Amino acid sequence: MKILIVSDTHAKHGNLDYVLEQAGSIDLFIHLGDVEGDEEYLDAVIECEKHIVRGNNDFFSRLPREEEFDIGKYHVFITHGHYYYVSMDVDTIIEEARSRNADIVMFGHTHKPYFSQKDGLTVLNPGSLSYPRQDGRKPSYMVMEIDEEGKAHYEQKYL
Ligand SMILES: [Mn+2]
Repeated sequence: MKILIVSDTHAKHGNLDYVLEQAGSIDLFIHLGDVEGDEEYLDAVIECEKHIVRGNNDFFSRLPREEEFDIGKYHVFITHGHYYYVSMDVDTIIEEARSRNADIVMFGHTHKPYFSQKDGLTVLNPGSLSYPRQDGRKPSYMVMEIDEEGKAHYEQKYL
């Protein structure tokens, strides 16, 4: 099972188009917010199951604020992240993820890729495909794969 994880495209989907083409067949698409009006576009181009949450710039969007769902044996919590002060540190979002019994928490907002695994909790941010802010400023996204034993593998990708 192949999962494409992106965030913070901010109404600019050229890089997303490219990534979708590169990724080929995917089983699940996750967008962690700040689509800025690209909801219809995403509906049109993404054929598989998708989870998209609302970012701090999605003012009039009807997207859900955050979501919880399962990917195989993993309980997943997705949120844009600004409610949990992710620009400061990941302490609050980790606390929230643990209170929801999540195995994986995914967020965006900072436009910087992040990945950590500690005490059974995976915390990740794919970075931004449109406006990257980490050193080097390469647009980034993440591919998650569930292998035949049901185990998750993660790959941070850059354009
Ligand atoms: Mn943003």
